[in-house]
Amino acid sequence: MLRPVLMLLLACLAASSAWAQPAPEDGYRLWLRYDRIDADEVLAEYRAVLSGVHVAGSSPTVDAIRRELSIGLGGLLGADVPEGTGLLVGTPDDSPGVDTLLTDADRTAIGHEGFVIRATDRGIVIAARTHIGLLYGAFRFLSLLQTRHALSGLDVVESPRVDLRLLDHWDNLDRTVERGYAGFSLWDWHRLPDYRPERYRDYARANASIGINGSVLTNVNANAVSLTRAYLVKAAALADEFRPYGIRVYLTARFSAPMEIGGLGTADPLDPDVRAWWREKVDEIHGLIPDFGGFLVKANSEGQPGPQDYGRSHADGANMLAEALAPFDGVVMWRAFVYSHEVPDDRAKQAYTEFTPLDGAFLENVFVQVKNGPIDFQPREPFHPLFGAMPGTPLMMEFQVTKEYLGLATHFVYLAPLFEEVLDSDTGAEGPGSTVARVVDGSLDDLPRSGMAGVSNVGTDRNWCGSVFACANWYAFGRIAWDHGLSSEAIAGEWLRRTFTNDDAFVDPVVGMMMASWPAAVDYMTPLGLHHIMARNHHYGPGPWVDGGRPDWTSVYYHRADSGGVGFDRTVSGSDAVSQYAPPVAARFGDLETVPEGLLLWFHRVPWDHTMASGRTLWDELALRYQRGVDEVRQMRKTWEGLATFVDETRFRETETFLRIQEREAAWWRDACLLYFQTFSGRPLPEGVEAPEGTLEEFMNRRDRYVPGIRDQG
Ligand code: GCW
Repeated sequence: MLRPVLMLLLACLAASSAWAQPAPEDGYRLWLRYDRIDADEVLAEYRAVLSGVHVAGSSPTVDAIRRELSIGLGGLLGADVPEGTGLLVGTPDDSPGVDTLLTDADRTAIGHEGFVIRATDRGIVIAARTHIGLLYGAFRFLSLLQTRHALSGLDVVESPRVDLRLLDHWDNLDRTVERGYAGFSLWDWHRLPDYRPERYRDYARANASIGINGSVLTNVNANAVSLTRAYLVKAAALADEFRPYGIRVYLTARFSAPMEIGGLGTADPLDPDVRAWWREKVDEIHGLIPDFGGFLVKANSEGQPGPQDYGRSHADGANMLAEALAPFDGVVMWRAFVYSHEVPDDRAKQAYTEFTPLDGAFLENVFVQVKNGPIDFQPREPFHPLFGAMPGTPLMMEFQVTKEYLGLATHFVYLAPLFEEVLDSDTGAEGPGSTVARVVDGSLDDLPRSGMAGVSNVGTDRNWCGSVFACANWYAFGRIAWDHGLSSEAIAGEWLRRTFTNDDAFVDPVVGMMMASWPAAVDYMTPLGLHHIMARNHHYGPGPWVDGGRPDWTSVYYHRADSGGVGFDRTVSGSDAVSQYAPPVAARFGDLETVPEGLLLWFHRVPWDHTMASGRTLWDELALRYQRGVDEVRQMRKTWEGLATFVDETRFRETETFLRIQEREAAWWRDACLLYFQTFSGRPLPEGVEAPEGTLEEFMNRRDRYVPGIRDQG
């Protein structure tokens, strides 16, 4: 008797929106979710204005726009939008209506890739000078609808602030991904070129939707085989898939390729046969990929071959390739990530020492690609001193979107605040306001080329990035490469609305979680400027005790802890790395009184009883920062747990579980690091810091296997 009543009650509860959880989602759609708008008034406004759509012109890109608008508008408005007036999309060449609408100022402002989205008395117009500009405009317009933007008075004029906005894939030909935590490589070399799953197009769509216009397909630790014809044909198939979406394909060039696959006895960049080999290779690539973007090169770094093997400079090497690429509008991105354990100098200084003398020596189509900081994508680094120090050379920013040092795919760490901090840093190179962003976008020195690269975090995992929230980093990278003026907070909100829901009761607290997440990770991993204290090789988990072997791959090299204190003295009395920065910055970083606390131990070696801004000793402050990081993760977990009704089961549970893992691992970092540093400080943990769950010996003996991202699991 009771049962039917109970079941009826449960059915009613499930049907009422307060109780029903959204339908399961596996994350595949990323932020390109076009579910019917659930706000009636907004829907009514959109339907009234967007009663018809006309996309002018014809090209594969125009086809892509039609397709996207059809899925997007059809989905969001809940019904197909017929051909007609309401939304007009076109270039001045294809559409007289657009030609009259676009002012001279618009045309200048939007350049080659930009667009205008404008409300007129006849509806909405998306206008651009090129089809690619239209595609970006169409994606932007759909995002405005997804985030419930009002249409009346709409007037958006945008163009990207940097030219090359690339994803660098560290994908190997065997489909493992170096430092990749989302499954295997998307590039199915075995079944290419014939078989081209839908996923290639979806990859291109996702990238184009955030303005990414290039993809370096292969790992910088390069395999020369990728330049053989068999592989080039496969790369060409990918290029064909990506082209309608404005994405050019690039490859990594192994410097010794002329020997390994070309049968030459040398790879000396000044050798005429070597030069001819590269010219022919580039010709061959262009025959297959007419819009081939160029080469990314890691040379004379971490065991990779390079021009220095022949006593030549990085410029000699880069220019040889640049010469071959120049006739085809191709570029060379030559990485500045070079250092050697045979050089006795502080590793943080070596790239600057190596590259600044070469400023002006590179051909016009060469970028020097510089990681955001001088060591290696650590949780937090000061900006790289090369920014601002090579005014005659376009410097391409390299960010790491994959979280090699930030908890792989499981830790919830939103990277846009890191990108923002670096880009907003003032190099002081040409007076105040010489920000890293202005170096990178070329405006500081009026350079004609500019670019930003992100080391990709995508793979074959159904949700692309290994976790739903890791996709926010892909998204944010694209948005910031498009416009470095966007705030990380605004991007977080935009991504959440598109990926989950427009409900402020969800968006506001989760923006809070995202914004707190990077500082939290810095706190529980490397507070106060500590760096490079992770486990050896796979870089998963803490390893402040790592010692032995190449010193610059150990932890003790970087933290230098002993009973006298901790930190790397990079002031004038130490390695003098500070002097690589412009004088005002060098003065600020070099002085214990003015160095930002977050970079204290990066630049200074400090006694354990040093008094911090809080009035506490360094030791107490360090311990409390570790604790603060753990506490913040706990808070994030709590916040998330209160949001179950807004998120479908699959994505909710994944995030919930990953936060649990993160909390455990944050405590692992805290305990392992504090127990280790305590052997030097000899001080008790201050009040408020939890007792460690294990002994130092136990932590040191822990062996983690099956960590993705490296081949040899030992
Ligand atoms: O971050 C380090 C990684 C290496 C990587 C190298 C680089 C591709 O640990 O896996 O190699 O940097 O950027 O070249």
